[in-house]
Amino acid sequence: MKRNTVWIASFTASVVIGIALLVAGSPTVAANDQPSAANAEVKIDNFVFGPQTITVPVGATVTWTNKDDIPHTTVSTDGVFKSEVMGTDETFSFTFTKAGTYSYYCSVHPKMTGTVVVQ
Ligand SMILES: [Cu+2]
Repeated sequence: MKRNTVWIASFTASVVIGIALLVAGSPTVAANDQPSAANAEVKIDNFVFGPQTITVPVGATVTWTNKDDIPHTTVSTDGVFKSEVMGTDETFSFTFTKAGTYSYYCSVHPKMTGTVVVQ
């Protein structure tokens, strides 16, 4: 009777550990399945969007980061996306689900422009 209990306890422990390993392992697998090249970053530095034109696949998320001490925005010319005013080191992200060419500008400094090409 006692021996049986020990066996059940150790069996239960291995099942729990096995499930824990599976659960712990799966996010890593999922992360590897996500092509990191799908996501892109644009830095706003010295009143310039860099790179000024980026090309990304459909489904990519583009993240803009303001590296200036001056507030900037990222606003789509066609109204597809619009950020809040970004302070220093603040970011704005948008996921592009349709192919196309998306022009944008900074509404605070409209001469700052950039383009995202989604293909
Ligand atoms: Cu600006």
